[in-house]
Amino acid sequence: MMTTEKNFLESTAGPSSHPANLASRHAISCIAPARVNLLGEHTDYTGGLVLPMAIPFATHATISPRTDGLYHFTSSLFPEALTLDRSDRSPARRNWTDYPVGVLRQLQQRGIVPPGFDLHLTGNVPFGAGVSSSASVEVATAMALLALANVELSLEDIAVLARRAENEYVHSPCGIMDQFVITAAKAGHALLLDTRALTYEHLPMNKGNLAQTQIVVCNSMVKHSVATGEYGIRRRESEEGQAVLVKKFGVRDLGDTTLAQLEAAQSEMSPAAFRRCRHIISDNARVREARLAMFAGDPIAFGKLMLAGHASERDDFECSCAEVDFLVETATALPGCFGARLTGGGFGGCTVNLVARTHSEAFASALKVAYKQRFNIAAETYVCDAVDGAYIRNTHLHSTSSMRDRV
Ligand code: GAF
Repeated sequence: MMTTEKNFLESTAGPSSHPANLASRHAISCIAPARVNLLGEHTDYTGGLVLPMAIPFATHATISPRTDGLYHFTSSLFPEALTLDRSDRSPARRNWTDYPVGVLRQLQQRGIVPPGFDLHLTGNVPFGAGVSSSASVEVATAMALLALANVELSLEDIAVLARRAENEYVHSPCGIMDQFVITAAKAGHALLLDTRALTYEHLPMNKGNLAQTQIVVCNSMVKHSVATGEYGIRRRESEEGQAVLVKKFGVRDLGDTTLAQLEAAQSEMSPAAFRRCRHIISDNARVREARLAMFAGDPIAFGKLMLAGHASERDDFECSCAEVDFLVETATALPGCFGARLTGGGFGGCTVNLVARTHSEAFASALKVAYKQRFNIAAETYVCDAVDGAYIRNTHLHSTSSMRDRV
């Protein structure tokens, strides 16, 4: 279980119920975690591999039916409330309601029309920290609306529609990683996802000496947003290089491409596109190696891959910053640390550290002290184990099958 200075919502792990089995007369509560990514960064919009896990922060979406047919959105975290009628197709408002309304729009596009509802969102996922608060809201909302509408969708479909809500309504150019892991994660496991095929494998985090380690997340408190320009610029540069490689070698995307092919095409793309692609292709390879390190239960090998991944993000993808680089360098010198790197979209946000269980609390304290001395910023640290993906809490409402059974 995770410890943090923040107030924690109660459990984030628990039994799940299939939406189609829930009676719509009652309030339904859906809970979606946050995530960190262990390896494979910025690989999820060019057909690559990612290795995230769900962490025990949570968004709670509580939905209850209304008799007037209106859609009403509130949150304890934001002052704005919103009421829409069923025919409303208004564009994004550039506030928190865009995330749940974007999900509603996706359902409407599929011909799914929920009855009128009150949807209330709350939770403790830090905003702008790179642990995917937006995907957590989208997935919790999707599960709540589907449950109310008595419609069953696969985990894959829920993840895809939540991602489309963000791409098409919020206009944030994210990949599929966050929505997928938040939907499909399994406690005690990282999730290896092929972002082209949307096939996945739950990799146990308790083999061999890995069982003696924990993940420590450190929030630099430098705000990160996928919706701001740098993410989109990196994405365009990566796609520019990918287009050259697709034309030259007939590969499907960067997920298929080798470093040798990239080097052979270097003169045909901009230096920036070359470096972005080098990061992505090498990170795909690191995810494959990390899978083997996990099965071998080898934290030393895994930690080295994390450090190499960070160097690649810092130097080739150029999505780190001075504060995050300091956290990674400091971490690697602390007792018990096997590896550290920037996690998530970058340009601030969190680092993820693989640390001996016996050292994790002392490690977290020492990292915060060093960071405060250097930048006069109070970092937050979260010592955590991997938790389950999103689920529905109202088990008293006649559940006959578990969503987990489908995985
Ligand atoms: C953000 C995006 F939302 C993800 O899709 C992914 O691209 C990540 O940045 C970088 O790996 O979290």
